Amino acid sequence: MKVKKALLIVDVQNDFCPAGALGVPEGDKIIPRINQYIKIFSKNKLPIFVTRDWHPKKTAHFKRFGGIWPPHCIQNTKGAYFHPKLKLPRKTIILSKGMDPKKDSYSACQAEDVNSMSLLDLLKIFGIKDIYIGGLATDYCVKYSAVDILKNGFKVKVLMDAIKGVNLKPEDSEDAIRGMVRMGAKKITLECLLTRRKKCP
Ligand code: VGL
Ligand code: ZN
Repeated sequence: MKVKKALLIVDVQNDFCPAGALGVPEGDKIIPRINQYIKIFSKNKLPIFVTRDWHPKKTAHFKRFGGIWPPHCIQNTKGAYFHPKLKLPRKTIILSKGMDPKKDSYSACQAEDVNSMSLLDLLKIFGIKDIYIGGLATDYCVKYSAVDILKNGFKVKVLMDAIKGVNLKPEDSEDAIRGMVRMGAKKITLECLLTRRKKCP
C-alpha cells in the first residue's frame, strides 16, 4: 500500500524573510523551490499544510512582555502575511501558532487550523504517515516541528533545498539538521525526490 504523504511548509512569512522583523538571511531564496514542491504535492493530490507564527500585540513571547523576541508576526499585519512569492493552492490548510499571550510555541504541533484542529489531528484524519517539511527557520521552527512530529510516530523528510536557518551561532543549522536526523528524519532534495535515486543527501 502506498504510504500517504503530506507537505508541511513552515513560517514563510514576511517577518521571517530579509527586511522582516526577524529576517532569516536569504530566507526568501528558498521560495521558488518551495513552490516546486507545492506543485508536485498538488499534482499528486496530496495535502499541503502551511504554518504561520500569528501573535497578538501583547504576548510574553516579545521582549517588552518578558520574552526574548522583538515584535514580529502580529496578527493581520504585513509582517505576519505569507511572503507574496509563496504560491499557495486554494486547498492549502493554514495552521496558526503563537496566539496564546502567555506561552511560547515553536512547533507546528502547537498550531491549529480555523476549526481549532491541531496538525496531529489532521494528519491522523488524512491518514498521513510521511511528512515532508521545509521553510523557516531550520534551527527553530523547522527543527522543533520535525522533532515533535517524529516523537508522535510519523516519518519526517527534511527538504534540504527548501530550508534556511538563522544561525545565531554559525553551526546552528547544521546542528539542527544533525539533531533531526538523530531522531529519525531523512534528508531529501527535489532532485532525489524526482529521480527516485536511492541516494539522497
Ligand atoms: C519562531 C522566533 C520567534 C519560530 C517563532 O517559530 O521559529 N522563531 N517566534
Ligand atoms: Zn514568534
